[in-house]
Amino acid sequence: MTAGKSAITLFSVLFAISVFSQASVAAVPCESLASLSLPNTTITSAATVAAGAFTPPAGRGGRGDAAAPFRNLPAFCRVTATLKPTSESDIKMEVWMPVTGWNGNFQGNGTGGMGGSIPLTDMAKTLHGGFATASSDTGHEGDSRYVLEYPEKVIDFAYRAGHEMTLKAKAVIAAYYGNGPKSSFLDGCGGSAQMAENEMQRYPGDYDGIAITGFSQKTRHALEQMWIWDANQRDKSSYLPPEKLTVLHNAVLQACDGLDGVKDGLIENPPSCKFDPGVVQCKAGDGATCLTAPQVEAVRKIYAGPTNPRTREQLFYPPQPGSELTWSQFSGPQPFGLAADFFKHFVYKDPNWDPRTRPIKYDTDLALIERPENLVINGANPNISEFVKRGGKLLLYEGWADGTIPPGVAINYYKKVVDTIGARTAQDSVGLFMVPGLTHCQAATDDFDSGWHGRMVGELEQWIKNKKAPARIIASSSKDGKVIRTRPLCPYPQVATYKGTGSSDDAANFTCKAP
Ligand SMILES: [Ca+2]
Repeated sequence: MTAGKSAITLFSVLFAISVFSQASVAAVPCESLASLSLPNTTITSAATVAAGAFTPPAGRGGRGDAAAPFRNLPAFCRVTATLKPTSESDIKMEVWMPVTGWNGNFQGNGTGGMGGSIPLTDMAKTLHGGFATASSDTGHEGDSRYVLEYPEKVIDFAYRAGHEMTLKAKAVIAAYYGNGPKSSFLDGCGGSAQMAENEMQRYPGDYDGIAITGFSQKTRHALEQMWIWDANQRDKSSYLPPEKLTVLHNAVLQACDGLDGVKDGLIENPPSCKFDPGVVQCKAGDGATCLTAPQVEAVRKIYAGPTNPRTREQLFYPPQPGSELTWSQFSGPQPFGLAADFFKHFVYKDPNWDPRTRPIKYDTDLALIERPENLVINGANPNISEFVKRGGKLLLYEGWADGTIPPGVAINYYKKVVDTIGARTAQDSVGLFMVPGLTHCQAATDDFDSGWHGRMVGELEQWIKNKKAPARIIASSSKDGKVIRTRPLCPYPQVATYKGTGSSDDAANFTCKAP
């Protein structure tokens, strides 16, 4: 190397460092992370993405509102990697770290549905909150056909990818900023809840605060989704088209909305409403404002939840009154994608399985559905003692109107956790807040979803900082950017109860009370 060239190189480095130290909180240039050495890990790229310059890969950015999180992203350091904790494993992951304005914390993201792609939209939302964030494709791309050949990939999907991704993300963050995150958070819904559940149960040191909605128990909630399909499709006369679900939903509101003292389209405590679908049955034949006798029968089946025809044992929690509008996605003619994927690959090992030619048997098929190697995808262990002993906080927030994963599973899990770790410990570490009108991950009947994901991590941050569980959480509805309603969410089993005077759109006029 000549003296001249080395001088230029030195000048370039000094210039780079001076620009870099003014604009960044990072300890090293983002690009240098390409040579970071981590166990079982290949860093495939490390590059700074300029503010507003990120474009998601084709077909991954969503349209309209779904593309919104990618607009105006701040500058970030983007690291991509492939993890191979076993010889079968092929886990793709990304870490996104704000170049400036890092809040000092890490927020991981699980992967929705049956996994199979990195949730870039969720990562973008999390980055907007100032977090360093990461996620994975759970170890496979696309649907679950890998199950037929690769048992280790099932473990990756069940829980290992989430854990490995978390460990590697923390190491990348520490290398980039010169120190690891102060606190680490997860906020998972549905498929992404599967990661959150397994993290706190199996790897209690990975996260400090975990929020979960749409508590996942896939072997059974896929069964419930197929039960709704069966109730609609086994006999064509039973089919409930969307307009009939609207007729039904309106009748439910008529019967249940006012029971909480306020007629506002929200049912604060659906189990308290004993709704009889017979009230909407046509006097004779069919009509636009009523349901036929076979349709009413289908509704009764759905409200009963999947049931073993031989023993009459209830196999899963039923959807609650108020969730009717969400049923259309499970009603057919095609079965719901997640449930079909699960039954094809995990249960029947037949990618061509069709429920019309091989109907589910709700008694003898249980042994196939719940093979031990399938049960690992349920994060069902209520013993989270290690997680809470380390100071971990669990915030469950469940939509009463969720028909995709009915809220009973979370309520039951919460009760089991309290029984297992003790009521006193649970009081400081575990909270369940039921949300009226909230469907799966987001609201369809109300916009009580605005900013949920950021909101709940904020509640966890306060909980850890103040060492005090939230006594209530204020939910809000907005229209045209303006808050039009606030309402407290109450610690289960308490219910938000109107005091009887003042605006029912103001949280101040409600108290949390036992139902
Ligand atoms: Ca109401």
